Amino acid sequence: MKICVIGLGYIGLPTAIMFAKHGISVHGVDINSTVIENLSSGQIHIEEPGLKEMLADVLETSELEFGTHPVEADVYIIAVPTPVNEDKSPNLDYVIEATQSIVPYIKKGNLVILESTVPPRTTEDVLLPILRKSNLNVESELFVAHSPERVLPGKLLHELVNNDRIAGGINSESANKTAELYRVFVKGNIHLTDATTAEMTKCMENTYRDVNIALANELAKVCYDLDINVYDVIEMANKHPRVNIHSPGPGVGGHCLAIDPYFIYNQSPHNAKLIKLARETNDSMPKFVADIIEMLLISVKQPKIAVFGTSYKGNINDQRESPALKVIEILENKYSNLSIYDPYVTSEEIVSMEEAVKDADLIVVLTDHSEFKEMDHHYLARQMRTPLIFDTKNIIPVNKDSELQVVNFGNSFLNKYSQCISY
Ligand code: SAJ
Repeated sequence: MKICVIGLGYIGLPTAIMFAKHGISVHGVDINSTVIENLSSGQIHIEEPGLKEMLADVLETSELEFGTHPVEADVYIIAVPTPVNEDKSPNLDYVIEATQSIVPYIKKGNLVILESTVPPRTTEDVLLPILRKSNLNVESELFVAHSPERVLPGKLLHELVNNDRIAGGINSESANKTAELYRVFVKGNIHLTDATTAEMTKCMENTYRDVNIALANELAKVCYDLDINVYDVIEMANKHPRVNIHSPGPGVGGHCLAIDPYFIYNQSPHNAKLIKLARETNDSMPKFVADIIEMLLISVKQPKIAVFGTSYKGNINDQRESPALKVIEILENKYSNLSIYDPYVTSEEIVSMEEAVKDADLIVVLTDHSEFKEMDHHYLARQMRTPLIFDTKNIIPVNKDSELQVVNFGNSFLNKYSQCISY
């Protein structure tokens, strides 16, 4: 059997490697020729624990090859990005181009699987009309399914194998064939359904999380107004057996939670009001964070701010839709002395921790990298001009005796009265 994987990003690449590791011949396709050259020599363009090592293993077995064009195969897996346009409407250009690219190669009996997260009805309304151009009778001569990826960046290889999977076919044969294929490496259950239900299920999983985070963020704002420690409220409410309030933060990033809710909203805007409001609430958090920073620094002349963390979540270098970048953008418009530190990201803007904290008046933690949890507070306090830290992720313990004053969403309201922290 041969599988052709179209799109070698965060999902396509690990999927291709995983099939090859299980002895299936895989041809990986990406339009970016530099990516292809690098992968062929064992270099990966995404950071994910264990992935590089697994690629090195399979390259040795020659089950895996890469190219910029599809080849004839038994199975085609499409795993390309599905961004939103400026107006938040879904942009399916990559899905359309990828599907068009396989039309000249597909033949009777092939299985085509769409893994990219897409708005409900995409397989039926977008994929099938393109596949019909192959002159095959799509319903009887081709098997087509949507089997969405559900893996968490950072734990990708583990979740690819152990998570349950959905196989949504355009008919039951397609769903069955898809399940049979993923059984090669999936240890979780595989649930059979139709393609449109699979699409809605995937979008709703991420929307569920986005809406719940919005509720936590809204709670943080309300608690700030009422001078209540939001973390105490969450901790105690979550002792209830049926309550699970998520964690507030500087906003929601990544290519999934910040995007997928719009796939549902756009299909039914007059009904999906809560979904839209949740997106707006989460998008309002960078401004809320920046406002607290302004309050903390109100009496400091020409403050230096050290921003800690730029990626959208901890221990990865992925900056897609990162709320940290939005906070930085607001701060850059207000303050001239900003230094940015992120142990996972290399770019011109990023400086060392030592340089970032030197004479700083405030450290703002925007990402929950493990390194930030283990910092030497004594060292930081000595390096800074004002020993103050604003922890938007609640990862740094508040210790009243520490030389470094730790402010978070749970206690930042205390400074509303003094307007600043005096030293
Ligand atoms: N976040 C909060 N508060 C929380 C939890 C998360 O502010 O309580 C923020 C994070 O800091 C981050 C964002 O939300 O900015 C998203 O992080 P995440 O860890 O919730 O999710 P992703 O985007 O990395 O991965 C999600 C996962 N979906 C679900 O958990 C339902 C993953 O399983 C999906 O495969 C992935 O989206 C995807 O590709 O769709």
